[in-house]
Amino acid sequence: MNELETCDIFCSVVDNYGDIGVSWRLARQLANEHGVQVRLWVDDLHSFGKLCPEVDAALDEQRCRGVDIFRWASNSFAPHPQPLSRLRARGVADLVIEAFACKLPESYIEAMAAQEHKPVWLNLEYLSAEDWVEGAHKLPSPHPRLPLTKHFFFPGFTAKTGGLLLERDLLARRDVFQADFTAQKAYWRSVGVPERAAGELRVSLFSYENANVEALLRAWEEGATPVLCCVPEGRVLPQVAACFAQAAGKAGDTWQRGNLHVHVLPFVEQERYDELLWACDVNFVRGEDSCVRAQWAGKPFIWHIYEQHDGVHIQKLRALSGLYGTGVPAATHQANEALWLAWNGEGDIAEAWRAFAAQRVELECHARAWSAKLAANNLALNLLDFSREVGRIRAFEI
Ligand code: TRH
Repeated sequence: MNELETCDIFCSVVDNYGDIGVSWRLARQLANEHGVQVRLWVDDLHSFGKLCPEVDAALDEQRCRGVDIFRWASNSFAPHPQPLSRLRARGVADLVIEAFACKLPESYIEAMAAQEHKPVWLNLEYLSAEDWVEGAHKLPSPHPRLPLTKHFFFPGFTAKTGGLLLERDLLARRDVFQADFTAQKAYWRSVGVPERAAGELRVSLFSYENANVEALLRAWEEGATPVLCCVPEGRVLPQVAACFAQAAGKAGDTWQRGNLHVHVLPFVEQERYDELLWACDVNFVRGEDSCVRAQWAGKPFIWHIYEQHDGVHIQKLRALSGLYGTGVPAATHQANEALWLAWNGEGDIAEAWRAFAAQRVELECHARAWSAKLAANNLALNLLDFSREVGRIRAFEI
């Protein structure tokens, strides 16, 4: 099989927006940039609707931005009956992607095994900068019972990994936006945030609940540089609101203390979030997808990593920090890593912020070069190349 005309992506939303965020981004790219007919199977259309408001959570089946979207009841490990019958009628896809090791319906696996030309089956894994990823990328995993082999596909930051999701025109659009002050002014107007004041630092804050919020806001309030902080509605907002003695916050709220202004922004559809990252000087991001988008923004960023109970997340944080800091002057790298660690509970946030701010020019320069370097390794292209390779080998085996 050389041609990959159809693709099924299965996504189970564990929590937050990362699983569906990545799956939706990949689905659109395969459909709109590579002409693949994509069906996206999702078990939580409400979370999905936050990233793409056109998605109607009441529908079992719909088409949006070139992708067919199906509701999938993954918690019972069985697909919704109606889409399943349609799926049978339309057959399994040439390329089957299970996002983040979600469990495919048994009936679907049986249907894959029954095909004369077996589909290419990939497990798209979570992103990590750790060394072991290079060794695990593309490894096969034969099915214990059926004549099927699944392959692991790991996103990553080095040439021996699957790379990162990057839309074809993203960096060009970013560059146009960042060079166009009128477009930036229009953007700020559209989200109800005033124009930049001279000497001000503009920061976006997308994060989980974080024990350091108050100390960070205080450092900004008392700092010499005026800071305007944009907080999209979400998990950290109640804590930010509490710092201003507010019970809660909502889009449109603004608070001020000392040298700090806070503006609460709506949680916007996925494409529009990029503009916020492009327009700010420094971005606080979290999880997986927003962290990657901050890297494409070419601006200094601070990563709040998704916490794992055994503490391995700190190892993952250090792994990305190490890669990111390669070739960077030692003081710049140290300041960056210290702030990442402090924001994740390991260090003094106010002190780390000051050291980071002192390195901002170097960090900005590096962030730009880093995004250019990463752009050479495009996940959607790599995934299609690998799938074609697997398909070709299979064709020989028949
Ligand atoms: O939502 P997250 O915390 O998702 C996490 C991680 O992916 C983590 O690895 C995973 O294990 C866990 O979920 C279950 O963070 P992430 O990955 O950054 O996803 C957020 C998505 O929300 C991303 O696609 C960007 C998008 N977004 C918008 O579309 N609009 C917005 O206004 C904002 C702030 C974000």
